[in-house]
Amino acid sequence: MVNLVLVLGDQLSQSLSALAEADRTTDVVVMAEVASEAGYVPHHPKKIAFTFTAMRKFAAQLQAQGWQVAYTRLDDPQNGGSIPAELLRRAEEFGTDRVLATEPGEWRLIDALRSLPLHLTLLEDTRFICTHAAFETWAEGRKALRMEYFYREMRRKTGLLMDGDKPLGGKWNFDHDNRKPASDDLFRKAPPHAQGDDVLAQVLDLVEARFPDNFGTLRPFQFQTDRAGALRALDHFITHALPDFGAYQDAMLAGDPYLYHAVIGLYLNAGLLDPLEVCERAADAYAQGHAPINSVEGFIRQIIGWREFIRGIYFLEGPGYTRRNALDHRRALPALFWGADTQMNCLHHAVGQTRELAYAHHIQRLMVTGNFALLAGVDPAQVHEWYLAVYADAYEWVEAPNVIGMSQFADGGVVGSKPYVSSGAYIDRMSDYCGSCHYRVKDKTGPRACPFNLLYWHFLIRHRDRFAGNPRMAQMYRTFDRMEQTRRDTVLTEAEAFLQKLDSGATV
Ligand code: FAD
Ligand code: DLZ
Ligand code: SF4
Repeated sequence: MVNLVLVLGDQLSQSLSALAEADRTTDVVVMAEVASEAGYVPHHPKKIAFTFTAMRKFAAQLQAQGWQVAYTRLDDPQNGGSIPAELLRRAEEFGTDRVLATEPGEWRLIDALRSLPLHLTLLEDTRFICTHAAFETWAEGRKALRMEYFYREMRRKTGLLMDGDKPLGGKWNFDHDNRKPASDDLFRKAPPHAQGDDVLAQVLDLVEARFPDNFGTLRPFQFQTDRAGALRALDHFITHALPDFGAYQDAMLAGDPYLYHAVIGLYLNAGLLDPLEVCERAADAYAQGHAPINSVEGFIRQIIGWREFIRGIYFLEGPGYTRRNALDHRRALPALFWGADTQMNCLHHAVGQTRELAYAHHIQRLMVTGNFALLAGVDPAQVHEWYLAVYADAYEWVEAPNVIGMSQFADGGVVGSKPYVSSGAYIDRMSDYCGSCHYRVKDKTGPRACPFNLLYWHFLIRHRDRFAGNPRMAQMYRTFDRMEQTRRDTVLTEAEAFLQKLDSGATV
């Protein structure tokens, strides 16, 4: 009997396990642009346009290779509206009840596929380096799961940057040499812009018509939408940015959204690039003397370390993970996350850039938007939905552990041993935002005090019972306790007033 071979919008890889298992002479590939996937959060229009364009181009490639592809466009009158509905419709059309699928990256969709009255074969997603079983074995019996130890296992497993069983350069981690602020007078070449074509033009019109109210600017559209373009983006990064990636990976500049970042997360997650090929390119650049070890090691760690670790956590923790709220944070997501005016220059830039590009780099996500939401006590489920919607690389398996875990500490410490919180001083050190801000980063209290300075102490004090015993946070509490009583009272009162203003919807 014929198999329906499901290929989802983030499974656009020739090496996909479902395609490897299928028979191209008899089986039918099913791909569908559906309202339910495009609407389970209000995705950024650029993310939807990227997904649909890349899907259409991948389907055309499969057809050219001899596959029969049953492709449903969003505006097809027969469109069933969801992946399960489309599978049922195609099952009837092709007279089969057999579905071959690679495991989706979200529990929501895994559960929906499992509930279908069809004979489903769900295959492991082999595009990752660590299998579920290997991660479970690694995690078993450990008191705490820490990325750094997992990463060493992945280095050994892949042989990347290894000299026998020793790490190349004598150390596993070169972050000590990194974390420099960037200067805005250096010339940096931006990643290559998409070249327009008919497929992209049609999809842009469709997205413009169907998602007019979604947060985010659709045009100009900058992303690549096929494997050849993704490889060009990778080449650009290796040639122009990798050598300085390490030193400046935590830097933020108002005038440069990309700095030395790769801007390949969306291509990796959609399947247009393979994590190992990307890491091998970086390792080659080191071997040829083109990029230093601190940059290459730092970059490879993000991919075989963080990316794999985060995915391991998502599947280990199970479907309830996105509902965790260990710190009992209840505040509604402030309107400034959806572009309402703010006088906080760092948030103005991080959110504005997100709206324009569907992209922000790691430190903007972690130490500006994420830090603010955590300090202000925003409901982590709302924070999670925002991140899932606004970034072109966001799928739940990777977004949720980064947001619920790393950024909001809502998992109570599964991903990180302490919350990522900082006052304005960190943002000032790593960026050029503060110089032209309405608020004064050096003011700890008073009408122009940087809100991060006020909220930082408010956060620490409202969670004192939980964090005072954490050895990595004890120093912060000692600093607070050494302040004069009146100063402590003022900080907390002003923080409360700021939060009230935030809740009232007034511009902060
Ligand atoms: P670079 O900085 O150039 O890094 C290279 C690659 O390393 C990335 O493309 C990515 O594949 C990988 N990587 C780096 N850090 C991580 C990480 N923490 N987790 C997983 N992969 C990592 N990444 C996503 O892919 N999707 C998300 O939805 C997402 N949400 C995030 C939310 C928050 C609050 C935070 C703090 C981080 C999030 N990240 C997410 C991780 C990281 O910020 C992005 O992968 C990165 O910014 C993508 O841009 P880039 O390709 O320029 O990355
Ligand atoms: C992100 C996305 C969007 C916007 N639309 C579709 C779609 O119409 N069809 C599809 O197959 N996939 C889409 N995707 C990607 C899926 O949401 C993704 O496969 C799941 O969330 C699992 O990671
Ligand atoms: Fe952000 Fe505070 Fe700096 Fe303004 S002063 S940019 S609010 S950190």
